[in-house]
Amino acid sequence: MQEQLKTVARRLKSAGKICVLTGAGISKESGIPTFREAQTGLWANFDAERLATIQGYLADPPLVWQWYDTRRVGIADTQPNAGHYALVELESMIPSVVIITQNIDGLHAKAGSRDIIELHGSILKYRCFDAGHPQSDVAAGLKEPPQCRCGSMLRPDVVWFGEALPQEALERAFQEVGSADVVLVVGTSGLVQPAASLPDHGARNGAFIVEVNPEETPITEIADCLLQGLSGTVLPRLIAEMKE
Ligand code: BJW
Repeated sequence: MQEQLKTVARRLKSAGKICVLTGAGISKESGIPTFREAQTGLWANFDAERLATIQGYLADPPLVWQWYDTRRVGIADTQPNAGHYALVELESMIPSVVIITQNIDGLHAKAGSRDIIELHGSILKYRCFDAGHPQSDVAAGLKEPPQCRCGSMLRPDVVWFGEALPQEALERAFQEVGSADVVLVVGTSGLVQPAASLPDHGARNGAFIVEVNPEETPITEIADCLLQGLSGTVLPRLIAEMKE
């Protein structure tokens, strides 16, 4: 691992632009569960079809509203961990660092990262179902979705299965990754499209691909290096190595 850290640190230090693609794994050490890990992942205990699709929402709005409300209240209380802070420090060492996150928890912003692309929206925001009117000031503990001023139901401003990702965010993500020197892929299973295609896009355009994950994933195959471990440990070690 020490040799790999040295190699990656050298690559990072000489980079003009680094894109960091993050997934649920980076927030696990902040106490937020991932999705697909056996036993502890959300989808091991909750039905994604019922809770994270438009069809599920329309079938039972109170159920879906309450599930997101409970998660939002929990997430609002969490704090960034050493992995998030290491990425903030990276910004001070490299001309351009773009964080592309699939996470909806807002922890990169809370840590202080400045250039963040949220691919799957934010659980801290709302919009209405029919017209997409944004709304942020919503009380916790409601048993069913409140109405927008236009009469439509509110929903969390996240991307459910079968929904398109925010176009501007997605386009920018591909553009940035396509011109990055290094793509750091942290804490994602690499199973959910289109985000999972970003590392491959980077590789095809000449970026050095580094994965940080305790497990191998489909991305490992195209990665130049897997730093196997927890992001809250590996990322600070990487920053320390860059300072050597
Ligand atoms: C650690 C760690 C530590 C642990 N340190 N690491 C067949 C083929 C291709 C695509 C499809 C297909 N069938 C269906 C699709 C499309 C679908 C998809 O990809 N499905 C796959 C599951 C098969 N995609 C979509 O539907 C997307 N939309 C779309 O395709 O639209 C098309 C369209 C175009 C135009 C018009 C209309 C439609 C939308 C995807 C939305 C995903 N939404 C969610 C929920 C968000 C809201 C919420 O939170 O409730 O996003 S699902 C969930 O998965 C969430 C995550 O962002 C996303 C990715 O998960 P992530 O982050 O990778 O987490 P995990 O749990 O999978 O992995 C955690 C990793 O961390 C693991 O590897 C651990 O080892 C690691 N780890 N501890 C570092 N300490």
